[in-house]
Amino acid sequence: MKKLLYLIAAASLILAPAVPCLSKDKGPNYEKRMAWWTKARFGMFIHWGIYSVPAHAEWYMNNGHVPRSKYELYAKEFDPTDFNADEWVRIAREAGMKYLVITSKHHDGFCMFNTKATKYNVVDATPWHKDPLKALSAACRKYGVRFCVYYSIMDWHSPDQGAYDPNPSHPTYNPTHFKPGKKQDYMKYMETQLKELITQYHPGVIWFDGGWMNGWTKRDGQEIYNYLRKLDPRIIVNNRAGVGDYETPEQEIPPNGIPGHDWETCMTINNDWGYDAADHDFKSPETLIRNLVDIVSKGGNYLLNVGPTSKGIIPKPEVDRLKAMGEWLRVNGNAIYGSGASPFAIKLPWGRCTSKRDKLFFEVFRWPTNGKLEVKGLGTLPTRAILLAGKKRLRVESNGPDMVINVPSEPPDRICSVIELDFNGEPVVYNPPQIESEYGIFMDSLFVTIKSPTPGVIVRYTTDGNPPNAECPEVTGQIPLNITTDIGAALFEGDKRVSGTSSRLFIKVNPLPPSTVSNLQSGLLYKYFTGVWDSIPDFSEMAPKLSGRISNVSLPPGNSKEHFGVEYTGYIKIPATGIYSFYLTSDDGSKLYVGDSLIVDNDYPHGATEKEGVVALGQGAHPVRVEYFQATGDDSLSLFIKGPALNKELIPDMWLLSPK
Ligand code: FHN
Repeated sequence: MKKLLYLIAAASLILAPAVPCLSKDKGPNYEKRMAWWTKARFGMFIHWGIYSVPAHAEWYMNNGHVPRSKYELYAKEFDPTDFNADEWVRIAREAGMKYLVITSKHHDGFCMFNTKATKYNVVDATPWHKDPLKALSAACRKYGVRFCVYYSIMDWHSPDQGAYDPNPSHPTYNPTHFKPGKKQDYMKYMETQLKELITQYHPGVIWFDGGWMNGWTKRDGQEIYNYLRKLDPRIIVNNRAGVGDYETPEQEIPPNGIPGHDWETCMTINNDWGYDAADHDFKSPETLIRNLVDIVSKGGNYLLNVGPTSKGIIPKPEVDRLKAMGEWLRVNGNAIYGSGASPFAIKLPWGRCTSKRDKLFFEVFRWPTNGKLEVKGLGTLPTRAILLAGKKRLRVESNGPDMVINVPSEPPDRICSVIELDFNGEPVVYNPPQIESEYGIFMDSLFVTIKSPTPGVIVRYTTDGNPPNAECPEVTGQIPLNITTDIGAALFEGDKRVSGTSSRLFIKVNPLPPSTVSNLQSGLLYKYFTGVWDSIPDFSEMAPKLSGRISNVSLPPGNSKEHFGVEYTGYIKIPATGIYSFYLTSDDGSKLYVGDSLIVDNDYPHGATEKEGVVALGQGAHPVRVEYFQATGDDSLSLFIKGPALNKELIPDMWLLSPK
């Protein structure tokens, strides 16, 4: 249940007004201010608080529905006599971590630092009476690790914030809200504590969290951001107060990074942030090292978490993994620290690439069995190629559009072996052209645009999807299609193909014929079911609890919050023949059928997520069916449409009909 609630928590984070992609503070000092952080690439996250006493991780006060008065007693048991700040920082440094972010105050509101703003803090409220942030900030200065702090806006203990469900014997706190007239009091409390954190410990980063609580706005985030800028012009602030310097995806690696933004992925080593005595599901060193490489190859930082015990010990399985990462970084760190994203737009089949101005680093996960590492699209022969492990020089030869690096039969490192390529200046990388068209289907004819990411080179193409050769036609403008065609395109320098091949299939279709049905009235028919599912069931075999007519694809009135399903049937009246995009958004799962075709499959439990489907439809009424199920947590359902002379909008009620 804890996990589920945690997921809800995370889901509520997903569902909370998502923190928008930042409009990067492009102030003149931005690059300078971020320089140490973007160079660092790898940091330690530490979730440590009185929640380590019950040892059910940091959400225990909420997930265990622990009344404040009972939870406060854990402070009296918090006496981490084995805590050694120097040892923690040495573990971070030997792991190759260049900065450390520790929870100064998590959602539970307990302050792990010396603060005058409340007695609910580690110095005043525990038998230990010590300030761990003072010791850690000093140790960080001593060992050359940048000290940073996490601070939760949501505060389950604050007298200014009310619980989601204040049931005194079984409270649920998340998400809190500001009590009437108390927001400014809390903002003052926050500013007092942020000033203490900055003046007492001089952190490099303020890592906000918990901004999804009700009543917190982007304007509040901007106010706090401006306040911090005044306190310390060099301070870096993450995006979770609503305004900040970098993005913070969590427990995932964005497939293409976050272009145009600095970003940092934070992850646990097991499944929990705070210490959970029952969580032994630790990631392998291979996963952790490859995560670091993957993240840096996409231009991000890796903030990897440890959850110390109530006695002040970082669990050994976490220390062991960090040691393994440090050993790898001592050999290969030059490929990580100060490196940036791969210049290759295509996924490298054998691993990743990181880059510095006149260097490329190939991080090889899958070592070639034939001793030849092929690289497509590298347009400059390196002046030198070496294995970072052992510094062995490697021979590189050009093979048509590809480069081939001759490598030893065995990799120096089974997890990830790194090859450094040096160039005179920045190397040329030829990425395959982009084949652009709004849809992959068309009815009569279609004009396709092919764009080269590299200026001044020729693009040639085929219509059977194969790699083009020098005899193939050159792209001189849009390409007209009137039959199903599989376009293949690549870049050429003279007669030589210098890039990989992009391919895209365009299918000529006939619009689905409308139904001959008549005698329809507005609205869809719906059937409401109850049950516990983890995906959309077969409603045709069930007896509905309720049924009726509804004006649009939305949750029927009176639905329970959890464990229910709805089936909507009727017709969609298409005003003009054409190609239509349908956008189905739901929490949890949903599917859209037009006629007998499944157009959108957005099934399984998830937060509010949109999926798109495309179909050609003839003018007239088409049978439509939407299936939906809700497991637990938040729920939502909506259907948008885009078509000829129609921008994306909520499907108009008047388009939805059903038999009288
Ligand atoms: O709710 C917190 C969670 O406890 C943890 O602190 C993570 C770390 O980024 N942040 C929130 C969940 O997204």
